[in-house]
Amino acid sequence: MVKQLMVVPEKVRRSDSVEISSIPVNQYKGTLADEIATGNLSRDDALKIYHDMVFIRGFEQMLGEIKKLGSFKGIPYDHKGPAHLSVGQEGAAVGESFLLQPHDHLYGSHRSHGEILAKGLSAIEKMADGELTRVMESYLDGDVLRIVERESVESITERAIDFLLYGLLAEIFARRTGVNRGMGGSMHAFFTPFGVYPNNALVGGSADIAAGAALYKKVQGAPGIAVANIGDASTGCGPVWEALNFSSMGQFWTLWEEGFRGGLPIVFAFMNNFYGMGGQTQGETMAFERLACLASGLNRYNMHAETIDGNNPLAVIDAFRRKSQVLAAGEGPVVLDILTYRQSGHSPSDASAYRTREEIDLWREVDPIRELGTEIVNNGLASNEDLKAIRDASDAKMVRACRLAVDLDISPRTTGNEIAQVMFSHETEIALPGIGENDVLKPLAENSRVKTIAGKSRSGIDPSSGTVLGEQKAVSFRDALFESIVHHFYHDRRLIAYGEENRDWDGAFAVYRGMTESLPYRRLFNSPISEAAIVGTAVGYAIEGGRALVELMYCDFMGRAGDEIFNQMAKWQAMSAGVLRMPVVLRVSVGSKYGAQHSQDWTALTAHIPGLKVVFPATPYDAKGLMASALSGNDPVVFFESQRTYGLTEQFKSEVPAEYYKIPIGTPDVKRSGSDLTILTVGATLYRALEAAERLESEFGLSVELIDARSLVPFDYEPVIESVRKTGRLLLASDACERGSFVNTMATTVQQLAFDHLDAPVVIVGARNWITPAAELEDLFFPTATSIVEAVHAHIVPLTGFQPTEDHTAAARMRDIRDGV
Ligand SMILES: Cc1ncc(C[n+]2csc(CCOP(=O)(O)OP(=O)(O)O)c2C)c(N)n1
Ligand SMILES: [Mg+2]
Repeated sequence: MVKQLMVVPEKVRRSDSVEISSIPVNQYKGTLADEIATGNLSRDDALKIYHDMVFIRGFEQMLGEIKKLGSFKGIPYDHKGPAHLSVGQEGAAVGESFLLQPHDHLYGSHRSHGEILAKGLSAIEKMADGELTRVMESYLDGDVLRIVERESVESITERAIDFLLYGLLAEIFARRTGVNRGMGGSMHAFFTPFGVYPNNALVGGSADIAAGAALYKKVQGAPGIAVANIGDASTGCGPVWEALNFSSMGQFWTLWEEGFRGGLPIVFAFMNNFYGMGGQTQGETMAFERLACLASGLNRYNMHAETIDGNNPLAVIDAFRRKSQVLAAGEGPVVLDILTYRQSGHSPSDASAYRTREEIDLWREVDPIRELGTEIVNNGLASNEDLKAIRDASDAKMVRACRLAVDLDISPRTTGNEIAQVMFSHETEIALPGIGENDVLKPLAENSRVKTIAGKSRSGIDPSSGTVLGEQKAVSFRDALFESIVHHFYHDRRLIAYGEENRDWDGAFAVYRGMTESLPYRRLFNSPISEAAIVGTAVGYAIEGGRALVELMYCDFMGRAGDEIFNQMAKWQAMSAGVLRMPVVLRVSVGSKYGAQHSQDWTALTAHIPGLKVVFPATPYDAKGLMASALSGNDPVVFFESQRTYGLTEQFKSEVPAEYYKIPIGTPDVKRSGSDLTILTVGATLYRALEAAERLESEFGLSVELIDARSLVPFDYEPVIESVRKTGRLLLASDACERGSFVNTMATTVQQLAFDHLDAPVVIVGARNWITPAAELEDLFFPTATSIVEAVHAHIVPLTGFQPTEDHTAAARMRDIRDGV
C-alpha cells in the first residue's frame, strides 16, 4: 500500500511564514535553599553533589600531576597515553547524572572521565547492595573486584566506589584489571552495568551511536534514555547533524505504528566549553551565536533546545528533571547546550596559547565546586570542616587507587593473545529469540514475494534443455537474500532493517520486495540519506542488545560513513574486551555501468580494518547461506553484493534449498575442479573466470580448478592450498582495482604457505588502477574472460597459438607503476 503522505500542490505553494519559537537561555533561577525548601533536594543530596564534583576534580588533578610531573603524592608513574581533563566541568557532569537511573545510558567523548565517574557514582547510590555485589563479582570474572578487595572498606557502597575509581584508573593505565582490560583507555573507557556506555575518541562519534541506542530503547521498549555527551566543537561534524535529524525524523510522528510514535528518547548534551582544542566555536569556527539554536526548526519543538548554566549543577539537574518528562511523553529528542568551562588545558601539553590568563582567572573565580561549597555552608547544611573532610576522604581514595593501578604486579598488562581473542566473538546463535505478536503484519506464507518464489524453479538450470534460467523462472540471487532475511525477521524480534529506499522502493535492488507488506515501520524503514547515521545508529542499536541490518546502496558511499564503519562498527567489541557484541550486518553493493563514483569494489578497505568480517557471495546458494550466518552471528559483517549477480539464478549447486541453512563465514568453495591451474575469485569475477576456465580447457587443454573465496575475513586457506598442491599454479581475480586489493594479501599468504608447491608466480587480475570508465568502456577496466586467459598466457603458462593484445613485459608494467597507474 502506498503511504499516505500526499504532496498537494495547492497546499505547499500557499504563501505562508514559519514561526520558530524562542529558545530559553539560562532560565534557571533557583538556589540551593529553594531546592531544599521545595523538597527537590535533601541535605544529603547537596553533600553528595559536592562529593561527586570533588571526586571528579581529585581524579583529574591526579592524572594531571602524573602527566605533568611524572608522579602523584610521591607515587611515580609515567603514563604514556592521553588524558583530556575536565577540571572546571564537574557541575555539568554531576548535574547531568544526578537523576539518571542505571538504565539511562551515557555515550561520551574523549573528555569523559568526569561523566563516567558522575554516572557511576549516581548508579552506585541507586543500586541495592546485592545488585552491586553481583555486578562486581561477575564483571570480567571478578578480576577488577579482586584488586580493590585488597583494601578493607566499611560498606558495599564504598567498595563499589573503589571499584569504579580503580577500574577506570587501571583502564587509563592500560591494565588488564581495568574496566575494559585496558583495551579502551582514557578516551574509550566505559562500564555498562552503571549505564556508562562507550566514550568516543572521534569528535561527535557518540551522536549517532547514542541515537541508535535510543532507537533500541524505543523499538524494543527498553527502559531509560540515551544521552550523547559531545563537545561544542562537534557541532561542526556532519554525523552530529545527521544524528539530530535521524532521531527526530518525521516518520516517527506520521507513519510509525500506534505505541511507537514520537522522536527518540535521547538528550544531545553538548558540553559547551566554548573551545574545540584552541578554535572557538562561538565567533570563530561555527556560524551559530548560540549553540542551542542549531536545533531551531528541526522539529515542531525545536528539539526542546535550551541553554543551561552548566557551571551550576542545580541548573543542570533541573533541566534533566524537566527534559526527562519530555522524553517520557514521547516528545524527544532534546538538545541541551550546557555551558561550562575547561580550566585545564585540552591535554597536558596544551599551553593555552589560544586564550588569555584573564579569561581563565575569571572562570576560576566562579569555580563550580567553590560556588556550591559556599552555598552549602551559607545555608547551614555543612561546615567548612565537613567539606574539607569530604575532600580529604576523596584524596585518600585517589592515593589508594593510584598505588594499586601503577603496580605492575597487582595490575598487570593485557597480553597480545588476549587482544587477538576479543577481536571477534565468533558466536553464532543456536536458537533465534522469536517474535512478538505485532512484530510482523501477516503470516509468512501469505507474503506475496514468498508466493511468487514458491512458483519458481529452485535450480537455475532447465532440466530438459540444460540452459540457464532467468530470474522470472528460477530463484535469483536477490530472492535468495530475501528468503534468508525474511526468515530472520520472522524468528528474531530484535532484528530491524533500514537504509535508503528500504521500504516502498523495495530496497535499491529489489532485495526487499514484499518486505513492506510483512513488517511494521519500526522494523523496516526508509532512512534519510545519512550514511554516517545509518551505520552509526546500527552500532548503537547493536551495543544495546539489538541486531541491525543496514544498507548503503553503493559500496562507493562507504566514504560517507567512514568513521562509523572503520572506527565504530569495527572496534567496540575489542575495545570492550569482549563485553559488547556487534551484531550489525552492513549490506553494500558493488555497481557497474554507473561510472567512477558508483562502480567500485572496496572490499580491500574493509578487509584491511581489523574487527570487520567481510563476505562477498556470488551465487544465490551462497548468498542465502552466508546471509543466514551473518544475521545469526554476533560480529559485524560487511556484506558485499555485486549488482551483476542480483538477477542470476543458481548454476553451480543443484538448487537453492527452500529450507533455511547457513554457510559458515570464512569458507571458500570449489566451484569446479581441475588439475592444471587454480583460479581463486572474489565476488562476481567468478562468472568471467568460469568462462575463462571453459576456454582454457576447450581451446588450450588446460584443466582449471575454480574456487570462489565467498569470504575475505576470516578466511580458511586450506582448500586453496590443497588445490595449489595439485595444480602448482594460482591466479586470483577480483573487480577491485589491482593496487592494494585484497587478492594481493591472498597471493602473499598462499606464496608463504605453499611456496614449495608452486610452479609459476602467483598472478593477480584486478581492475585497472584508473577511475571506472563509462559502461561502454568497462571491458577495458574490469577483468574479463579474455584478460584472465591473457594473464595465464603471459605469466603462468604459454598457450600455444594465443595472441596477446597487450604488452606484458616487466618494462611496461614498471612504466605504468611509475606513472601511478
Ligand atoms: C573526527 C575528529 N576530528 C578531530 C579530532 C581531534 N580532536 C580531538 S578533541 C578535539 C576538539 C574537540 O572539541 P569539543 O568537541 O568541543 O570537545 P572538548 O575537547 O572541548 O571537550 C579535536 C579537534 C578528533 N579526535 N576527531
Ligand atoms: Mg569544546
